[in-house]
Amino acid sequence: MKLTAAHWGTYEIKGDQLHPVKDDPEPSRIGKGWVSAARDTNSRILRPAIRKGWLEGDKGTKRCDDVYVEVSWEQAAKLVAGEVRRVVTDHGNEAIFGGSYGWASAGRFHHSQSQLRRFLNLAGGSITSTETYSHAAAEVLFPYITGLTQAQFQEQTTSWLNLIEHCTLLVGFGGISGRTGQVSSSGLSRHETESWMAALKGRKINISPQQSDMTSGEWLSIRPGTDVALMLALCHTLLINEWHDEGFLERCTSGWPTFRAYLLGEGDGQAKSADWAAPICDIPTEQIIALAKDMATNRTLINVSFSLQRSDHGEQALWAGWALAAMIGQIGQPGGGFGFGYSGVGTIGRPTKITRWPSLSQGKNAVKRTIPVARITDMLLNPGGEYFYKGHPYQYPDIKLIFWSGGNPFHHHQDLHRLQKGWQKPDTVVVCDHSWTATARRADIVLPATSPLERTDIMMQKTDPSVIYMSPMFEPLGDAKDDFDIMRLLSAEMGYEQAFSEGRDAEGWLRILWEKVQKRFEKNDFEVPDFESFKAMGRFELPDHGDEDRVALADFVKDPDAHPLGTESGKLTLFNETIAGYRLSDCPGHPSWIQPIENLTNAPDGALHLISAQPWTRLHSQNDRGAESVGSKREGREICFLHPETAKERGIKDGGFVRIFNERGATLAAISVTDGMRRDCISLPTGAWLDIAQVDGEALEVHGNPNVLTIDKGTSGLAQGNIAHTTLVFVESWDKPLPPLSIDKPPRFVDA
Ligand SMILES: Nc1nc2c(c(=O)[nH]1)N[C@H]1C(S)=C(S)[C@@H](COP(=O)(O)OP(=O)(O)OC[C@H]3O[C@@H](n4cnc5c(=O)[nH]c(N)nc54)[C@H](O)[C@@H]3O)O[C@H]1N2
Ligand SMILES: Nc1nc2c(c(=O)[nH]1)N[C@H]1C(S)=C(S)[C@@H](COP(=O)(O)OP(=O)(O)OC[C@H]3O[C@@H](n4cnc5c(=O)[nH]c(N)nc54)[C@H](O)[C@@H]3O)O[C@H]1N2
Ligand SMILES: [Mo]
Repeated sequence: MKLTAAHWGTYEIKGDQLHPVKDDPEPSRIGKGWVSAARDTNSRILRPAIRKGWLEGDKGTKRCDDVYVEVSWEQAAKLVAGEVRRVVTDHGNEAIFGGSYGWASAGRFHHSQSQLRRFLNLAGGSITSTETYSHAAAEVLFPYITGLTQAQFQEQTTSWLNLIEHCTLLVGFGGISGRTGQVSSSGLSRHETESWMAALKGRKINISPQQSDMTSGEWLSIRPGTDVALMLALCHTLLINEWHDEGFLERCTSGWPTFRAYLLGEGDGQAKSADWAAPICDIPTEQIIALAKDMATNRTLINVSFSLQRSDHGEQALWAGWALAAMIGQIGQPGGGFGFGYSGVGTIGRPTKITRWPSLSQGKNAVKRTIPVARITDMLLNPGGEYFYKGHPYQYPDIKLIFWSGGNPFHHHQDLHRLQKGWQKPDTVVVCDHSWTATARRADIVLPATSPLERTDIMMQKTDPSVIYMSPMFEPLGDAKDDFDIMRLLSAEMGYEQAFSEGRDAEGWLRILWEKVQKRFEKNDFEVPDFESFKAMGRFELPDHGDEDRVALADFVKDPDAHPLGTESGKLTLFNETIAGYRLSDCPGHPSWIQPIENLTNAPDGALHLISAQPWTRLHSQNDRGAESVGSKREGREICFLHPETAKERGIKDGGFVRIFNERGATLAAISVTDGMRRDCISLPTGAWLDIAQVDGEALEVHGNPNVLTIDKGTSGLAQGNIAHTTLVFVESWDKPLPPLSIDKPPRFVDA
């Protein structure tokens, strides 16, 4: 059978159509836009292209609004290799930024970042980045609280089967929704979020500014950015009513006395009571008290969504969630305790065994220096500047060459006008992608990659028992090359082709990967097919991998002395001495309420909180030019959501258009009203390709991209994660004609 796979699902190839595999119970919407996006010759990069201004010596000021010259692969490879060599010789490898954050595509071999790093590492290395845009605050904080990395915790997250059996109250801070459950990094063969949620017999509570964040269940509409206040008030209420589990706190946590003193207001004179929290989070006192009681009297699971920690002081939301679950005392018990990001991606809590699949070696990076992933603009604008990370001071490198492959910073970063300023600083920007994204349109050298639908690869994901042989569906468009072949060509130009390819072509590498899979399971009592058979079958399913009844931290809770955690105390830390020792004003030693940089509790009149959540129809900015995404827009603009009363107060008509703005930028979007939104919020999904036009003297984003509005600041001197969900905006009706889009056409090409 001919199959292929993406981060959003697994598909059977039938002629020029894709059909979700038959055993996928909830195929994603995203897949419907894949083929049309991949075949769109207006948005695909067809040939290597060089920015005209760069060829003429412009160092970067026109790097956002220029024309391109198409060249041969040989010319492009010579230019890239020449720049890599020049920068290494003149400035050293620390002047190359190869962080290249992004989701790229699902196949493990043509994984853009792995191929790029393998290439750059052979050149002596590059500056890379740590953590992710998804959950940097959690990645840094998890080891301090639990002694586990976030990934290790996710692997032992209480499984859905166990929740379905035992949980009687599922509390989703930030919701739990099939929208985000559509995807999983490296792919997935089945979508089950909505079935799992439906099978859950207990109560479900969606604590979120948007009702749609849970398909069924009760909605507790919270003011965004204030979950920590609510969590602390729930903790306080549990404490003063003695509904908390003192025994659990003594046995399994450290720092409880300090945290208790904070809840009672012993240091700052402010008890974190329900009365205190009610006006902050806009939830009545009685409702907070009732919820605390329900939590204490049910088998309760507290889930914190990823979104909560992509906000100012995002570390606190995660830590306060842990503290709340600890006070309830059901961590380590079936159906109770703590979860992080159930259905944030479709594979969290999946009742499958974890499999360590092989991957391509990236080699060794001789450059040890890194930056926290979301500090890219700070780095570009401020070479040599100091920042704090994990409590310690570091300095930004001075970047002369950026090489990005498989990511779209002009989608994913915050305050994109600011990024644009930083982006003009390096001598050269190289971008490798299959599509003319806003980032590709801001590169000097543009290298066209094939779409995954045009090549052979293998999908393997650690929580998925299916391995998929990805067959090509189409010939490559234009002169596009596979990621591996691009980096191999560049390696040849650099004089290290043999070291890069080890004498193998892509097929040779896929065979090697498959041999490693066979070796991994040679001691098991089932047979793994040989490469040729796997290729013919298209899919190999690991037997008996599907019904794990896991409970997170069960061993530790059963016997904390025999199974201590790798924290400073061997227990869950409610007060952490190491973090306290950093003396960071923006990340104290225990979960704390700290006023965010922007928040509705002290906002100017008319301000709304912007929610820029993940889109229904795309994976971030991928497939934005595909039928499903384009079809969901109105007159080509992304649709944002407002409460009907909020729209009426501002003279905004349902079905019309609005200008959303703040001091950082402005964007145009279509409007849809719904009473599933909080009245003081506006929701504009991420991922519309950035499209800036000069309109009435303003650099106006005309497509509906929220990242011209968001704030470019780190969560704290601990994690430096992005704070995309902390943003205030204003909105007004747009009654003038809509300015034309330019992102729906290719850039302008000229002769050299
Ligand atoms: N305001 C706001 N901003 C956010 C978020 C938010 O919630 N709000 N969420 C953040 C999060 S969690 C994330 S993870 C980031 C995501 O940010 P990104 O991961 O950068 O977003 P993608 O659109 O997935 O970008 C992947 C790029 O890889 C390209 N690509 C795909 N396949 C291939 C391939 O095979 N080869 C090559 N060379 N390129 C390929 C695609 O065309 C696309 O341009 O966004 C972050 N930004
Ligand atoms: N369809 C689709 N699914 C995706 C992705 C995609 O691009 N498309 N991206 C994937 C990636 S990379 C990631 S990291 C995950 C992200 O997973 P999440 O971070 O969970 O996803 P979001 O959509 O950003 O946020 C979920 C909801 O949180 C709510 N929210 C925002 N701020 C607050 C707050 O302060 N308090 C509370 N209580 N709620 C708040 C919003 O209403 C929002 O709808 O999604 C993954 N899933
Ligand atoms: Mo993410």
